[in-house]
Amino acid sequence: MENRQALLSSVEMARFVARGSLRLDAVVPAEMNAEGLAVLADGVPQVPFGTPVSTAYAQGSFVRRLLELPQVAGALRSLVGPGPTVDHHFVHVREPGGGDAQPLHGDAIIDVRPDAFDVQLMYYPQAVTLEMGGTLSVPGSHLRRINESDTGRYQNLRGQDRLVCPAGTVVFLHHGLWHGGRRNTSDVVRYMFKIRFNPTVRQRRLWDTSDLDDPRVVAELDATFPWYEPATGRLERYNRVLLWRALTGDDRFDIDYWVTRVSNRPEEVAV
Ligand SMILES: O=C(O)CCC(=O)C(=O)O
Ligand SMILES: [Fe+2]
Repeated sequence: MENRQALLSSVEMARFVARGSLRLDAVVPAEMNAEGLAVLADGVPQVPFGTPVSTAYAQGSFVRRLLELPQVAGALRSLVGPGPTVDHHFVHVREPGGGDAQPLHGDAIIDVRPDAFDVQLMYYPQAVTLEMGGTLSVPGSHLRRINESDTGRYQNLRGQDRLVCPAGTVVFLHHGLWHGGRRNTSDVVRYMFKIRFNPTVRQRRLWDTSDLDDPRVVAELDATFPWYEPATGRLERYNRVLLWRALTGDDRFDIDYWVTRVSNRPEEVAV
């Protein structure tokens, strides 16, 4: 599954740490999408939690070939490393002709790990129009602690993203990202296949780190999103710094000294 050419750069990785998602438009070729649509319509049998990818999806099967596409394999390897296991997968169907939107939610709000994460792959075999109930997500929401009350009461956050994409698009989400399936007001069924992956290795420097010192890395990590209030938006930068430290192994990395100040507990005793 490895393809070093398609590993993410540090700038792309930093963008993922800030946004909580990575979108690869039309990376799956048309003939595979036609096949994928039929595979999803038939349903994909469940696999037990913790099944290695190689066991979950037989060599040559549709899902295995999807995961072997160079850009998909490279992104997955950069984010969770070699040998991830399948947490669960599911075919998400949005029926045509109305229905309800899903409330905005995170898939596992008890999971507040600051230094590791799962990724969720979402594959769209069809072109998704605005009417078709593409997934709504809120950029930069994945590191906000929401484990004491869910986000379903939040509506129309500024800067939210209503997915509209060409056929064969794959999106990777950090497990914490706030999202939800939108109402499908078109007359076609919308399919999406989601796989959650658990890493089995430490998530450190798994991407192409040759551009680690590029100033755009810090610029990406310092990004702000329209729904942040000025003061609480610092929480996101703070949590991104913690994650970037874990991902790079650089315990002194910081932006504007946010983590440095908060972790300052001098041991020196005044004389
Ligand atoms: O169908 C969608 O677009 C999102 C589905 C989803 O995230 C969920 O059911 O948890
Ligand atoms: Fe979800």
